[in-house]
Amino acid sequence: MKRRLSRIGALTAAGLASCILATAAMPEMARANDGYDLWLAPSAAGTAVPDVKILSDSPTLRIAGDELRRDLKAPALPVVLAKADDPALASLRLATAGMGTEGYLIRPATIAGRPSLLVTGRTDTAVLYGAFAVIRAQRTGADLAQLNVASAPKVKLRVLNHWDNLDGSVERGYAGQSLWDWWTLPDFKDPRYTDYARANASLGINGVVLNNVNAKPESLSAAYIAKAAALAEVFRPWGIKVYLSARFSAPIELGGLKTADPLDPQVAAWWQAKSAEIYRAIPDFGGFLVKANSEGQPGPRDYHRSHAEGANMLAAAVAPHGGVVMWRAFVYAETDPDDRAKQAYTEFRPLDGKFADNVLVQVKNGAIDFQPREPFHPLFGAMPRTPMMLELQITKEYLGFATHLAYLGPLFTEVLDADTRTRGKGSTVAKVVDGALDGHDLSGMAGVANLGRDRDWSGSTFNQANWYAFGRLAWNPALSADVIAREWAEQTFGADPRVVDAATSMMMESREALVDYTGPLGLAHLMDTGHHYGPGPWVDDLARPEWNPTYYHKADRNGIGFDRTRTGSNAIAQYAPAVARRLADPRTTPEEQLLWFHHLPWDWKMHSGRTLWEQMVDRYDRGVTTVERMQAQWRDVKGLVDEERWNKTAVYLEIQVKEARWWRDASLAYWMSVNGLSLPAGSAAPAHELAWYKAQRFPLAPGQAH
Ligand code: GCV
Repeated sequence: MKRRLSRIGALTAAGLASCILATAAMPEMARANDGYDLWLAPSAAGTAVPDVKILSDSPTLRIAGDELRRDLKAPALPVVLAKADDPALASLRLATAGMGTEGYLIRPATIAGRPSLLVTGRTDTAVLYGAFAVIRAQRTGADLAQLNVASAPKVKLRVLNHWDNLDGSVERGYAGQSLWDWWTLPDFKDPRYTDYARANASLGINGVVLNNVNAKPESLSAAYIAKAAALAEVFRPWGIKVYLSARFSAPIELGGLKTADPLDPQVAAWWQAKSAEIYRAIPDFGGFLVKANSEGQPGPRDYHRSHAEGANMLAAAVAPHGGVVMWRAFVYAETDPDDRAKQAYTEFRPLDGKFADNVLVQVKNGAIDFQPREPFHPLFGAMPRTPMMLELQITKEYLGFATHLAYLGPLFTEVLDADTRTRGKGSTVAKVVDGALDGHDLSGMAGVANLGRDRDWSGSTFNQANWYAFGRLAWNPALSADVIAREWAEQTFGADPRVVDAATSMMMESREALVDYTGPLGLAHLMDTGHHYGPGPWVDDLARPEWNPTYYHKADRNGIGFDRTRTGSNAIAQYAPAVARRLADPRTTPEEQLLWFHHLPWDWKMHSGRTLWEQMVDRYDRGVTTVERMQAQWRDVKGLVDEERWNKTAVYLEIQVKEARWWRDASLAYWMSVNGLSLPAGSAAPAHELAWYKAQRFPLAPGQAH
């Protein structure tokens, strides 16, 4: 039997109870599970509808109540949901000052003479977040009677960026077509939009950029504003705002103007009128996300204006309505001969202090492009007068698409925990991003969504964990990847410790394994062209130098790696002196970043005593054996996880093992062709000649740009 427990309309409590009873009668693992319900699938054990009271009525509080009634096993205490200023709570003298507008408080309290579990916050949305926190607590084994939690988000804008095109395709999407059926909107509101909002709200995600940063002007046309408004209406009770990616040249394409020069009064007036039109349709519209003068997109530089001048013109248009502009710093140009890793810093750092108050500069975690491992972007900490929004990629463009199991929690926390040293020790990226380091109220984290119309949303069960981890870290960047992995596994697979332990251990090893088999020791950008699927370290014939993998690894007979010290591009000088000093010397550079910063001879002695070449081979081998171990761990839980999700994961792991070997073999075959060395004893020869790997073509690989 296929279960579909999505929210189609409001399920009645009685209907729910009978549904729970029916499913509870079946052995847990016999039921098929296509993953649609994510980490929110109701636990089968609940048999009684819990006593949940809402003290005042609103669509959001009603949702919060429904969620608890639907998901909670009846707790010993009745649960009371109320806004903190509700007169019934006056005698409790709640300390709400530090809660902000989204923080919640959960604690035992006597309300109207009854011992209860109170869930409260200053706004309806805060109470909804609290309700989800109660559900999470119960699913992860907490005793609700003892629950006493106060939690407020550290980051203000917690936003998914959809790279969804208006034709339904998704750039770098590996989970099917776009969730948004633009064609049938605004009339048809697919129930799935509600399910999507629910999943986001359960994590505290409070914003959604609907369309690709490679934006079409039509997304700002009246017809598409109406479609966006329909989605905004669905998302609103879940505390989620809608944003749009704006094409900078829209005044020309949509407005018929001759220019998009940000200093032209007609252009500014066009954006003001467009913003007013959007706000009439979507009163709580969040604002614009802009990719300008990057990879062919138009922008202010086309008119010899700065990024700040471009951003501020848009910011002025949305400011009267309370909107923001998220202006991306992902810029590099083939006309600039300097190291690509330096270009965004060079362009943006001088603009610090020049952006309007409602602009955030959105910066990818690393200076190149979402590689499996990159050092933190040097812009973090370098623009203290500007709110810096962190952009992470949840979809796995460079990390094995949908099929490879690569849990991104460790990647996300690695960058959040990185110490920029810009204000002394402890100046972590997390503190830059949450605004604490430089005293910004406005702060944000964006995740490029991995979502599509696949039944399991993300292309695989384990990819759901990356959506989950993004949301949890955006709420609290101090959480550990390990804790999040376990918490997700418990809610996704149930409480059986054998499954939870196996899943957590697989997840925690997986990203490092992927780094090992695709590009160890600080190597990056070694993938094949365009689609970015599979190895292509040999590619050296693309039009723009910085699109070629050979640009990044610089391997020759004598050595390998990109010299970013003073003898090379001197990119290290973009970091604070304490960081730059450490990176200047290969002996003090973290080994996992070695070849990002240094060009070294193949026989360079590593800390292990091995040569660099031996260590590289060891890492490639380790990557493959780790994935084989993950596969064995999954085999051990066969029968403990429902068959549908177990099977799909098992097959994906087979694909991953095959492709890890392919990456390893192709890379080693290529490196050997360059360095003339042989493999250390015990390391297997590649399965094919280098020519075979070079001949592989994947013109139809998914996710390519249109
Ligand atoms: C949306 C990389 C990706 C592009 C993406 C771009 C960006 O270059 O390959 O698909 O475009 O980053 O972040 O703007």
